[in-house]
Amino acid sequence: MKTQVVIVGAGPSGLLLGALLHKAGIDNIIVERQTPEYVLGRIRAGILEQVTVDLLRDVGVGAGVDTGGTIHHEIDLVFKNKRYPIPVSQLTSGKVVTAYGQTEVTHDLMTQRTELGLPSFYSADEVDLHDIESKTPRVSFSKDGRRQEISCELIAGCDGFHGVSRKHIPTHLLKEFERVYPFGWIGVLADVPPVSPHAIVYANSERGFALCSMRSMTRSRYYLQCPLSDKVDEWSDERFWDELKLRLDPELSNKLITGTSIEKSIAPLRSYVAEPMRHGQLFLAGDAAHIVPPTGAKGLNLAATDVKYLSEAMIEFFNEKSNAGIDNYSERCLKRIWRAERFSWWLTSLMHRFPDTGEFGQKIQEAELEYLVNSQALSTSLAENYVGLPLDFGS
Ligand code: RFL
Ligand code: PHB
Repeated sequence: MKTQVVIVGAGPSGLLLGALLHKAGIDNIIVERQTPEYVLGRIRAGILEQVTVDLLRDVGVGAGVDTGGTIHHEIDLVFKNKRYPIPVSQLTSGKVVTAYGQTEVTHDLMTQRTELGLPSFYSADEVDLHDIESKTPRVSFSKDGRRQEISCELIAGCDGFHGVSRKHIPTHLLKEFERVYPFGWIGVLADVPPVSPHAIVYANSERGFALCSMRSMTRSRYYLQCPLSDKVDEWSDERFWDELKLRLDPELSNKLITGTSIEKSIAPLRSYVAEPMRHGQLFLAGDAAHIVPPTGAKGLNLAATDVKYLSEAMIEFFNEKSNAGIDNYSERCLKRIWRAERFSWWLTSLMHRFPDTGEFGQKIQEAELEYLVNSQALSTSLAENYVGLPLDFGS
């Protein structure tokens, strides 16, 4: 088989890149390790920046988010049992974020790809990359017991943090930056109305962090900070709801409607960046190149802007026979990535209880929260990072 671009991974970054390239007339094939059902079963992100929503509209799948998404003008911070609204929209001349699940984004892009008849190989085992330093790299994999190979001109590594692509950058050329946090998040999805349909709620309580989010007016997503050693089966629904109530302010706590969970999972929190994001004809995008702790809701949004930049660079490569875009890709992305890394680290540091911070660290955190909710300048900084940077940032 032969194509112009092989995309490794059919998560949101791989699917969106496939749609952007197809729109520009560039042939691409997606190779994904899992089944479509498995990919759609993963419950992850929920908050989209305007830039991400615009990209979905641009590739022709905006109908889902336009009808199913919920626009938010505000986030709320809770600490010392009191809730403080941060009017992010007002502080950023009207910018908003949209609650719309990553599962739905993936579903919309997957459906479009199937309808367009674009080639994708799911359940591909032992995916491997070859000759990435040459002008004719190849991707091989096993499917139904048969080894297959695709030759191409460029490869996009969109295969997430545990994917195979990043491992093909020689270790002496790859610099990794990492911070692992001493806690995780347990997340619950439930078909109950959101406790706060107008604002995403971030709570810093003595018992640890809590987050109230939503997927629709009848489906809610909640998270709690938990020890890394916790197992999902140690968290009955009852224990989860009781703990959430203890971490919210009294008004929200009384309003919370509980129900049976339809998904429950624990995720560790990590900050990670791999530099550079290109080696030869291989380009990394999304979680394959970087991870942010989910507190700033930036992971999926960064993945979307990476692939927007990558599609522009690839279009320039094929249509204008120019290397300028692909040569600049890594540097262009990394400027935006480090801004999001900083913000996600900062909000994580501000909102969680750190086991080893000591009384001094705790007092500093409280002072910063007091400062934040009383300062227009600091609230504006939070708001402009939360709604996201413009697409041309750092160009
Ligand atoms: P993905 O989604 O991990 O997709 C990678 C795909 O590659 C496949 N794959 C392979 N395919 C072929 N060969 C191999 N060897 C392969 N190895 C892996 C995988 O099966 C998979 O299908 O990466 P992508 O596309 O870069 O997307 C990134 C996002 O998924 C991620 O950044 C977000 O989910 C992060 N995130 C959030 N981001 C936001 O922007 N807003 C949020 O509100 C938000 N909340 C979250 C989050 C992540 C969370 N978790 C679970 C870490 C909340 C949570 C709890
Ligand atoms: C979510 O809805 O899953 C969500 C919302 C906000 C975050 C992280 C995750 O910061």
